[in-house]
Amino acid sequence: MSRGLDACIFDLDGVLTDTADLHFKSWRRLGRELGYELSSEKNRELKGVSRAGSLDLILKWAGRELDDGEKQRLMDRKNQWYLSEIENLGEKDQLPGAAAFLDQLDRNNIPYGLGSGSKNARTIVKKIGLAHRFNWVVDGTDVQKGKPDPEVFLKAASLMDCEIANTIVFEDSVAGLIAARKGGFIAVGFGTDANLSDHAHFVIDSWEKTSLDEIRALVAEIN
Ligand code: B16
Ligand code: MG
Repeated sequence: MSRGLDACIFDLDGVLTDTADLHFKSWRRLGRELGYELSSEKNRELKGVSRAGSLDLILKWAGRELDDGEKQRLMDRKNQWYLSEIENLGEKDQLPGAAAFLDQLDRNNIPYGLGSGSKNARTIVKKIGLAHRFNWVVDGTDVQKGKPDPEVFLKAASLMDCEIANTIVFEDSVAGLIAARKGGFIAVGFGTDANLSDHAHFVIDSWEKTSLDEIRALVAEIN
């Protein structure tokens, strides 16, 4: 079966803007309060993982066990720090070429939506000046299960009423690519992380260097 390109779903953090360092700063600060130093290597494993999933991993690495009330308190603290980190995000923080790629989709009448694991996605997409571009948004507040579960993308596809096999999910995280594959989507890695290609149908590393025609050609080559 050859695939076509009917629709796109964009992850947010790492695909349309880069907030990974801001998450890292906030998690590292929380880790330090627990007597644990979060390294940048370990932080990579948190990419795309939900807030609760990230805290569980940090607690495991720190060798700590906490009850649900305490965990909620820590997640709230981390999020307060993170919210102050994203306070000054603006249009300047769109990844270069992202808006121009959306323009190409618009010109070709290809619908697109947002599928983010972040509970802050609606705030962030507004701050970076792209909220008006997205008619369909599903984020961490809309789902029960975080990536690598495909729920976020399946929910977006159902809102968009698109053909899943012909819908691209653009993702910068391994967890997100696994979710996209599980859901039956075309999984396109975004970024330079060498691990992406193990899970993606293909990988691109910049919006500026990528045209819609190239994407269509790569989609047509998928077996
Ligand atoms: P929040 P995405 C994800 O966003 C981030 O990649 C991940 O690092 C973060 O832990 C997760 O959102 C939850 O974020 O604490 O804001 O709810 O990449 O799925 O857009
Ligand atoms: Mg991401």
